[in-house]
Amino acid sequence: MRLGTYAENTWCPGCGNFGILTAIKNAINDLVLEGIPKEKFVIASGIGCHAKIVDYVNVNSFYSIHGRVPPTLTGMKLANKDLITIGFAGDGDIYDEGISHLIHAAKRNTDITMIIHDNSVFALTTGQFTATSPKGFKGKSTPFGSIESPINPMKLMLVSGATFVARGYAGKPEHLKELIKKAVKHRGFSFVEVLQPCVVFNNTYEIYNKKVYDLNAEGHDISNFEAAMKKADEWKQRIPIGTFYETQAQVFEDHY
Ligand SMILES: Cc1ncc(C[n+]2csc(CCOP(=O)(O)OP(=O)(O)O)c2C)c(N)n1
Ligand code: SF4
Ligand SMILES: [Mg+2]
Repeated sequence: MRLGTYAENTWCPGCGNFGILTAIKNAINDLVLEGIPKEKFVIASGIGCHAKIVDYVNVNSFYSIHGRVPPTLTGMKLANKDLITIGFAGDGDIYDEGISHLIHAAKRNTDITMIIHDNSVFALTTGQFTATSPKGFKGKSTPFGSIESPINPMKLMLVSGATFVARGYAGKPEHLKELIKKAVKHRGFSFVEVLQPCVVFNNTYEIYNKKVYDLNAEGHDISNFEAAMKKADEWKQRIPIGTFYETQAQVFEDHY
């Protein structure tokens, strides 16, 4: 199936967004082969380098506004429960500008999937620090290094009530594809944080290639909330990717 488009791709060569694009195309392709009609998929994005992804995948799509992908998807889902709604957001987009929308979507448990391209920088606007930039991050707005500590998106989503919480790495598109498929199949709010190197403003390939490991290959219990919170704290020595937590809860639109 042809999921590419004729839009010119303007991402920088080597950008982590390419890995996410490969993963989403292959995930949709697999799901269509499993029997889901292609017409049921709708994707939406925020604003930033990541957001261009909607131009590059040949399914129904909507380019939304900064930080507002969760309410956009929620509206689609309430209008037509049969749609499969997948949103793409940047770290600046959703952990800064639209963070309240993300928290409330998790709390509400609408059946939508959010995929976050986390390059820990406002990239399209050329390098300001975001909520996930590490302490000491040097950029346009923090020339002497950020003095703030980053937020922990995994813990934030776990305590906000997200019923599917996972992390992937743009450098492992095959693994990410499987995570996206699981997220889409999960009934309820699915959150997939993606570690995404930005080769221009925050090149993290070396660190992630060295530290990333699959927590699901080490017997992590995805039904254990406390274990997921503990895994979410791992970062300095090793960085876990995979499904952290999955549970079932009342889905918003079933009762709306
Ligand atoms: C309401 C609003 N505020 C600010 C901007 C300016 N703006 C456009 S892209 C961008 C950076 C986006 O960063 P991020 O979400 O991390 O995406 P990335 O470019 O890193 O993929 C900003 C601040 C905007 N377009 N709209
Ligand atoms: S600036 Fe960074 S995030 Fe944006 S396209 Fe280039 S490498 Fe990718
Ligand atoms: Mg960013």
